[in-house]
Amino acid sequence: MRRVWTSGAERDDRTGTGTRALFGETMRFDLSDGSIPILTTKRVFWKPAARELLWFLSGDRNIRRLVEQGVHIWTDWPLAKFNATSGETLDRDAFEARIVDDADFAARWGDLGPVYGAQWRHWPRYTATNDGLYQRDPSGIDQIAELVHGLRHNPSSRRHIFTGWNVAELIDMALPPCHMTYQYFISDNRLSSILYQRSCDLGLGFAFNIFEASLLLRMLAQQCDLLPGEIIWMGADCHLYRNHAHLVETQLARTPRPFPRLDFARRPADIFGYAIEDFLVTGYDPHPAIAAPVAV
Ligand code: UFP
Repeated sequence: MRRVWTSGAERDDRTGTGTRALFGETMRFDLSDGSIPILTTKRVFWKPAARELLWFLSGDRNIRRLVEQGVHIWTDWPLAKFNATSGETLDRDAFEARIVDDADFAARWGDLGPVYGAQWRHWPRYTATNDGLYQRDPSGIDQIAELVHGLRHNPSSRRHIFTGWNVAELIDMALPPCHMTYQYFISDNRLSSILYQRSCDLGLGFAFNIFEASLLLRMLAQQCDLLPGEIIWMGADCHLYRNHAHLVETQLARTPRPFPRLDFARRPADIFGYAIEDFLVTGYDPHPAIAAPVAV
């Protein structure tokens, strides 16, 4: 953050907010001691992040299940679309109340398009029909199930990859994937991972992204009888929004504390069987939370 803030290039961006950015940065976190990178220079609300990961893994693409659990991180995109196109104007609370109370409304306005979960679990596949046409297989390819299978049965493979970057469907997504490609590597019975993130808001998004990627690594390791290794984060456009000066300066003035630990309450039957209660985070002693506006 300090390097981006002090030496990043000043850039205009899609949201009109303006950023400072560096391109092509790497961070490595050792998870082998059971620690989990939840930032300590501000309080990170890790439970909504864990709920988001579980929502991705369920293959869902509608905000309703998140909103029902009090998770608001995806609401701004469908809300902006609703206010721009429905002829009505709602504030966030009223919009979320309608999403929860009215299933038809949620189906119409809460859908984000084929974002992360849809691609992770149901990457579309097309099969040729007899008349030379192609038919879309609605269930598609379950990249997560295939990943688990591969980690268990072919540990030395160099193809342990899943991705959300479905070029043909980007146009239909509320937001093209930021944390877009995950690759895994097994050595000495330890599972490591690289996350390639094309675009990273270091002030807000990063804390969630590195935690969720680490949590997923731990879940996969548990399911595949492996120990946690290292997580390597590779950020392409790594930016700080100009209107995050307060957040950046406050965080940079604080001294980081040790990362907390993650343990599991049980071992679910498969990678899709986890619940929020299964994640036991201990020893988390962060500096206070810092509020900052999200660029939509
Ligand atoms: N962003 C993240 N992590 C995420 C996510 C979004 O940092 O998981 F979904 C930020 C990056 C960027 C903006 O600031 O949201 C997405 O904008 P763009 O698509 O123009 O890169």
